Amino acid sequence: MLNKVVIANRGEIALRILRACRELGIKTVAVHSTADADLMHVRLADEAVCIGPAPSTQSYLSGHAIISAAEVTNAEGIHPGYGFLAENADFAEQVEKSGFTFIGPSADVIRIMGDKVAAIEAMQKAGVPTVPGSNGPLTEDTSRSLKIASEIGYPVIIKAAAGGGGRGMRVVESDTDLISSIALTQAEAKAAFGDDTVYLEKFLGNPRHVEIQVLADGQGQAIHLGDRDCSLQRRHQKVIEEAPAPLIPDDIRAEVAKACTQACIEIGYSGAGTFEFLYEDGGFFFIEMNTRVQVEHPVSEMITGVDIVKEQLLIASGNKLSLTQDDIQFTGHAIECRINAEDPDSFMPSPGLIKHFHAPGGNGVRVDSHIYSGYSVPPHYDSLIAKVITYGPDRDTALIRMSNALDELVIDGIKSNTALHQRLVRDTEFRCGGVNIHYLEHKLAAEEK
Ligand code: MV4
Repeated sequence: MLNKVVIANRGEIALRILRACRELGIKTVAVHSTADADLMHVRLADEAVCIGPAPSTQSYLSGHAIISAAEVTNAEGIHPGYGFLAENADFAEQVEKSGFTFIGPSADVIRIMGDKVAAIEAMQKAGVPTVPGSNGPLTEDTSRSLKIASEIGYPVIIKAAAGGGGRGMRVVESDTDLISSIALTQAEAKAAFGDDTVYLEKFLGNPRHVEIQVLADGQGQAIHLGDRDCSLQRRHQKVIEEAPAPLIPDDIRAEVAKACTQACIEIGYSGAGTFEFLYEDGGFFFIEMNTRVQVEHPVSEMITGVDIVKEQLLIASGNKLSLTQDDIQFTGHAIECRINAEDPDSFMPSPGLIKHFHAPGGNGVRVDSHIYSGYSVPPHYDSLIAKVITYGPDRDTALIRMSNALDELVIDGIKSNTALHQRLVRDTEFRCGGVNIHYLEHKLAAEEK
């Protein structure tokens, strides 16, 4: 087992990683910026190292500073959490070259999944269903691009190979705009990512975002922890997630999950990962793979009883998966509301002093949060301050528990999106389940009127 781990992140996920380390008897090193000395996990960690000033480019994104912290504390592993350096293949490679264990898949696998064209190709080879598309980058040959698009049928979407998570995409409705749109997307991709490679897919108009959580040991064993529905989002920021995804036929669900575990074995995946799909008209279409632990991992933990972060640490320590697929029982339903420090009307970040915080509780209620009364939310980072997760034997119970939990939640001193969550969990259509990726933005636009 790893003896000591650097937690290369902040906020709730840093605390989540610390708790998993504690359960496994792993010593912890918190690394933090000057703005983050008051973080809860810094107080709880065995050691703490200040790695730089507030801007994340000079602290949480500084691979050198983090690896130096591992060196001076004699740590063995580095857990990147999510965001920051979590999916940076060069960082993972530097960590390993410096003699430490990167808690995640190999740098090679991260690099493949970071290149969306390569990721789709790998998935097709492994038998994972993908969106009909160009099967590779578009070329200079404009007549070839026109031919591909007309064969697939409009509308199509042009995506940057180096993009992902909603960055570098453009929908095209007809032949008229295709060539100019390709050029525009290429130029934007070049500017944003330093790589102008683009590819093309059939544009799905009203899909849901459904993803599959996997765990693989890199030693021939892989399992899945079922699916999550993350369709409620605004500007590519997820707002509410749930597991399992509602209203999907069990045979379709099982088939795609099985394909994901097989793909893990084929690509030599190790650690926790997520296969992202668009789900439309009963079909799953792979779009991207995330090679990190995700914000919404708790809903999968609640319905399976598996501690995903502990499994990450066990796998990175060289253990084979102790769980087989048959050990995983899917029970009940879980929902997560992301509580952000933001203005409820403008969605602008709303940092500042939390005068009073009271967390909800009771049967089936989990709160993953680093905040406390007297804590000041710094302005420099993501505005996620808490995740309220509720669990119940069925979706309706999880929803009622969420509504009660949100009523109990007190965050005084700063603005938050708690009221938005309360409206959503009481929304008639959301309560029916199965809303698509456009639902929240349409609802917000309708409320504006
Ligand atoms: C798509 C799509 C429709 N058709 N691809 C946005 C984020 C990135 N991960 C992929 N995205 C999309 N890809 C095809 N072929 C629609 C989206 C999309 C979306 C996807 C998931 C969740 C929210 C979304 C919001 C807008 C667009």
